[in-house]
Amino acid sequence: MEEKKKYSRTLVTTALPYANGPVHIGHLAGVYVPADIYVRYLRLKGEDVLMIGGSDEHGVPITIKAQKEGVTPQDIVDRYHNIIKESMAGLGISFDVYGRTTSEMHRHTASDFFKKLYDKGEFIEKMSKQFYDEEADQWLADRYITGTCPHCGSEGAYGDQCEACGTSLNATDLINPRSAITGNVPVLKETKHWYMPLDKWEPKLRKWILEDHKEWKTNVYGQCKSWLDGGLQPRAVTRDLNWGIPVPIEGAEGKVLYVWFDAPIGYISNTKELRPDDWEKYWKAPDTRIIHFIGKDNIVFHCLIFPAMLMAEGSYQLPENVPANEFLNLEGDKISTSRNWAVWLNEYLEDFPGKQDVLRYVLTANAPESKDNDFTWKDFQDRNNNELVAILGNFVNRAIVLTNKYFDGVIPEAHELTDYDRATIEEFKGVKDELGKALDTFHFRAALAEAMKLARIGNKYLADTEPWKLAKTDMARVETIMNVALQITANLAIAFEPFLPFSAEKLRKMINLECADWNKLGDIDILKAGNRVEKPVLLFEKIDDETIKVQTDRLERIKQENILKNFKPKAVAPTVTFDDFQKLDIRVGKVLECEKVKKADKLLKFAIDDGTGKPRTIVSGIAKFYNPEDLVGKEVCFIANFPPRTLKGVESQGMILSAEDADGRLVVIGPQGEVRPGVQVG
Ligand code: B3M
Ligand code: ZN
Repeated sequence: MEEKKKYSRTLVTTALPYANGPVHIGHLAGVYVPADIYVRYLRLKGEDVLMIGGSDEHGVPITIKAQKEGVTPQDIVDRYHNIIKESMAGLGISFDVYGRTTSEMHRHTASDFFKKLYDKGEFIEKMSKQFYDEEADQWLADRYITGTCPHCGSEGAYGDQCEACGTSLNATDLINPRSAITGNVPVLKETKHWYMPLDKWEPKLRKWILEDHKEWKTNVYGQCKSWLDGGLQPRAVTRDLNWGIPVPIEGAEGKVLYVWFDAPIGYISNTKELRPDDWEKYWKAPDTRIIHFIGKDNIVFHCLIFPAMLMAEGSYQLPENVPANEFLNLEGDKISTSRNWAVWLNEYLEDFPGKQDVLRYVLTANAPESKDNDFTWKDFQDRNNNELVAILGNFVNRAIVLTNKYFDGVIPEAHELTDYDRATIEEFKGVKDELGKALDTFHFRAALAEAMKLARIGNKYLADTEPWKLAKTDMARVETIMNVALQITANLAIAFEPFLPFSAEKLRKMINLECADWNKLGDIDILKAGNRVEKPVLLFEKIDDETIKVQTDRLERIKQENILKNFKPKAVAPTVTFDDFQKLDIRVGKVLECEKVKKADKLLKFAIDDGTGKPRTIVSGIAKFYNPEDLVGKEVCFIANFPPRTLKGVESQGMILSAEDADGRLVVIGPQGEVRPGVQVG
């Protein structure tokens, strides 16, 4: 077997969130919670590890937000940097440094990095045509140009992407491009930019990833492979923009570094900020292991572009792994900052004080590690009530309560172990290896499940040995049982520290365990007989339906607001003549009977009085929107002269008219006053 490379230290970086809004559960599940678990785990093992974070404060998302609010970009980043920093700390994300890319240190570091590459001749200079707004006297970044999508015809597509159909675009592809600043037609002007020739680095990147890092997560490896197989092109690393780090060369006035050039260098600047004297060894020593935690939309930047920049610079180590996650959805829909479709961390911390670990638990148990996943409030409640309260909390509480009850809080001695005790101990000893293996390979869900297994073992042990029944007859046996149960409790305090640091700390205090040490995990003599445990403190409490409803109601409100905000009447259909219209025989009918069609959840079957004396059967696809009983007796309009159609075995003689509301709801159309069944509409 190939010997595993030995590392002396680990540098963990976490994607720098744009400081144009607070962070939400998608960011947390994708990046910060797994990174924090990993770092806490390494710290518990006594390893040398740094966790580097910070805000990404440049780029167009920031300037757009500023413009919308009529404030400066600096105002925006000051506001959100602080919100993000505070809320991350609130959730226990244990950054060693949380910096910002508007810092002096970063400006210098990024600027010098660019200059070094420039001096080494690592860039290509190219002229290209870009949109310019003459009235605003400003170059237009892709996001500042809107127009009609050439693929789907939607209005309001951006210069880099059509949000309606998801296609990536070039600004020059847009039909009828407009400046988002003045609404004017922009002009194309020549401008000079500097490009990273990624094609030059392609062979090296190919070998480094596809041959030397086959162990990377399949989603990451696969995305890299598909980029590499498609062939890499030179990428512009400068922009015509007035917000960012000025391009540090002559003749580049008014130009700044592309945000994706400066942002990853932020990892380096923030390390320097933290460790001014020995930062270099964390980036340049071959026995340092660098791990980038990111979301899947950042893979190309961290696996191809930033490494190419580092290779071009020449003195840095490349990352050892980039365990990118997929996306977390919210109640079945994509999380979106612009649509406010998110659970915001700062709001969560206000709404659920003291429940940081519940969110950490749910986001880990349900992490989008290999595919997109869904966060629902119901699942949040269930996992809290059925797992944290019922399994982990319950076991710990029992162990502490019984120790107080029978031994006045003094940890009893273990006497002779039974075979059952030994089997239990064997079982939980195995947890350490499994847990470690899962954490080492970034399988955090599996790791959490292992830690939970320990709590399940504890619960089962107490349920099977029933010390409360033995208390009257065999106190020596009760002493042994409670000693084992308390050792399991101590193991839990260690095993859960990376995942649920707040609860682990409470637990440690309860059992007077000064510090958690990973090496002790699996031991059965962590707590010494004769020492004391404290009075029980509840680690978790049930979350009731009311609390959850507040959250789901909020989301429902947002959904409705979005629908109304986005509703636009469809374009009017081509003109028809009155004769055309008259070909349709629309009539009024009265609903005599209405029932669901069997095995068809969308269909209702109507018996309609159409004035002929013989009921007419019509099948209509509105079952989701009505109770059949509610429609009986109502007057509806229907088309009488469609050819009959058989739907799920029922012959339908016509079509009931309905209007489709903005949210897709169908509403049946009928006369506003009473009319005789059978009369025509026209
Ligand atoms: N700010 C993009 C993002 O938040 C970007 C990450 C930078 S990591 C160097 O998705
Ligand atoms: Zn489109």
